[in-house]
Amino acid sequence: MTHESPAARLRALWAAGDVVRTAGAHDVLGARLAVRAGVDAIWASGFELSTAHGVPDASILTMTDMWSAAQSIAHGVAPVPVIADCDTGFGSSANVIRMVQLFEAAGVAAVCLEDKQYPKLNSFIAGKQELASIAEFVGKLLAAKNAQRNPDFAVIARTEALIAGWGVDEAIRRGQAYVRAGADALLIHDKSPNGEGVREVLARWRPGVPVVVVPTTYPAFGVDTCRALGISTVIWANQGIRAAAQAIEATWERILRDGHAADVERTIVPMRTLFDLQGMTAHTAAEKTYDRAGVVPTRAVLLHAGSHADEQTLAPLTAGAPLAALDINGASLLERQLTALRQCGVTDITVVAGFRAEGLPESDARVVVNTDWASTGEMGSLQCAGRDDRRTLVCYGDIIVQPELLRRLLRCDDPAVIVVDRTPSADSRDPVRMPGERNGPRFLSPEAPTPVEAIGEGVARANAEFTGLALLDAEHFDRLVASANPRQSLPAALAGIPLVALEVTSGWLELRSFAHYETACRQTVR
Ligand code: SPV
Ligand code: MG
Repeated sequence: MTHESPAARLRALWAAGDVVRTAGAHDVLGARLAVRAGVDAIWASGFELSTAHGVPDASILTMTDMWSAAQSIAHGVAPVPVIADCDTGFGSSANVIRMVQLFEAAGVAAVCLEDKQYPKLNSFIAGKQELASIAEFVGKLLAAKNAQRNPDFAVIARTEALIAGWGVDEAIRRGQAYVRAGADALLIHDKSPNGEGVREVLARWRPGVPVVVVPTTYPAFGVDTCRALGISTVIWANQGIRAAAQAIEATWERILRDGHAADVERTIVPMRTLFDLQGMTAHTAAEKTYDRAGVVPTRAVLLHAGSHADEQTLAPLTAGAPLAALDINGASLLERQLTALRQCGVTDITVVAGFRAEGLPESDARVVVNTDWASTGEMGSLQCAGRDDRRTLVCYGDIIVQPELLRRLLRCDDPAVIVVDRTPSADSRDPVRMPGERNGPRFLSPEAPTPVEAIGEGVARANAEFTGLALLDAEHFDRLVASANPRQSLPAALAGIPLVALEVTSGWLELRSFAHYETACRQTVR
């Protein structure tokens, strides 16, 4: 990965000779929008930042306020160069030394110092526009140039001679002194209606360093004019915040007039755009790559389509409702399953309903209905759940699983892993054969998953039981679902892909008989 310093990039832009198009911003959002639009550099504007804080642009914000904003903007758009508006340097030349140390370390490409007296007043406010003496300002420039460490870091001297009404002669006199003192570029600020002051200065004197203009009162003075006059950098210092103010005001007026926000939807950016600007895509990708402690993004599919008609002893309890609605100590089976999954960080849950789908307890899980539930198997239901780019945790509808077991499973990063119980009971369904001997009453389950030898009906020398929990990455889930016959059971389909199994001896409970139900009621709390 190459690392281009923003300061080197600004120097290269100046050396390339075309006009550096620079946008004012006071935060990363505004700066990123400008960068996305294609600007070459960012002006961390004191006027914008003051406005955003609701205070006058009059040295009210502190150096730390301006530094903090400049730092986050510089980090947010690097390596796009940021020019930090540093007003008058926040005090004397001694303050300027500390200022340069801080702003250079913040990653900005350049600082801009103006030759007004501290406290300054925004250049467009009539009245007290008092200039510092040339000697005092030259002292600040010398202090700044001596304080910088990176030779590419630039100090821009800004003369307010035209703003303060001292005229072109004074602007030239000051410009010459500042260039002699080592300024890397010269900002000639002007508030005339057509930039006449800047034009006259440049007609009479070529500074020999890049020239910067801020055409706020002369907006037609654009890139072409700059090019024609040999101006290096144009700063549109505040158009961003003015556009935002207009749009925000119009949006609130419209919402209050309508009493709802439906119609402004067409005129505002979707949330997706802002997630993009936040860097959410990179965040999610990084989490996927590096986050070993948390849960890899996983969605769950709960299989609740079946009628469980073969589980006769439960019939009086379910009374024609789906098993999901079965009350266990005051919470439905479905509610208990959803709670356990959420406790483990799995919040995107799809419930596949079928038999008496209308009786499914209310929840905020996504529900899809397998209308062919009577003639299809678990694979038909998984096909209804649809594919997903994340891992899929498949869970039978008739089991309760303790969060500890779910967490153990979710920590596995194998592409296809199932949970098997190594203490199968006489009425076990879904037999599995794992390597090794048949188990005695004591068993230490290995921490890491073990390859499965065989799974599915008729497996010889079965020594384990499939619990109904399977965790598949997107590729294996797709393979499983694509190749399966909708009538197939999950274990039959799983037999077709290479599997590893997490071996357990407890932590889950099936609900296939009244005896199981009694156990569940004894072992769960409200
Ligand atoms: C700023 O944007 O803060 C500036 C430019 O310094 S101006 O508002 O024109 O002074
Ligand atoms: Mg300013």
